Amino acid sequence: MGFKAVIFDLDGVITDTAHYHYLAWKRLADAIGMPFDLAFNERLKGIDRMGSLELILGAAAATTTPERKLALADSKNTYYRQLIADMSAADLLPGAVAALEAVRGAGLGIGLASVSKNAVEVLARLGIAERFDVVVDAARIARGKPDPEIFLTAAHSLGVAPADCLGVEDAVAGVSAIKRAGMVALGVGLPEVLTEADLVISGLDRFDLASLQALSPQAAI
Ligand code: B16
Ligand code: MG
Repeated sequence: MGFKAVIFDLDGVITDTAHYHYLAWKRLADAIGMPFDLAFNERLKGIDRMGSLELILGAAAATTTPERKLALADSKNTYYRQLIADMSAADLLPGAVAALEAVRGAGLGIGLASVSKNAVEVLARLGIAERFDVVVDAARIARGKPDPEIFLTAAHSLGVAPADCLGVEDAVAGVSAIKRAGMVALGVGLPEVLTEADLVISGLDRFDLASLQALSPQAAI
């Protein structure tokens, strides 16, 4: 017995759109004179668009009108969409397709949990949409990561108990969402950043399903 499903984050796990999000926010922050760097960007990973803008605005958020915030968020999305316009299967991160094939080959369910409103388009550009049994994006949830809603919705749609799911995330907020959902969390990135994860690998090219199954609570029974 082991996991019955694996639920993947998109940005930063399957493809490096995390970098495109950074470039788009950087362009916006420079335009409005707000400080922004890669370290700050780490806090935005997995956080939805408006939540990210609030963090960038900081104290200025309280004096910025909702209309202005919407316009700023739209500008960032315009920059972002320019960056993803030319994406293709060449933008899949190393090991991504092999990991999806390993999970499929083992007969496990495959879910996607992305708070991005552009997730469906990115999946289509990468040519991997049909590899997922369930896709949960911003359109299907009320609360973004670190709330567990997105991972719980994916598990429910897959018909699998949360405890039988492995969640895969590159963001601190995403790992937190997985743990709050009662799942095992596989971090993708740095162990010193993803401290809440049960195990951290550097990328999906290190995704070894057979050894990961040992992390399942079922494996200990
Ligand atoms: P959009 P994920 C998240 O996607 C990104 O990590 C985060 O940086 C971004 O702000 C968020 O999507 C919203 O994206 O502006 O396209 O709606 O990591 O949950 O796949
Ligand atoms: Mg991510």
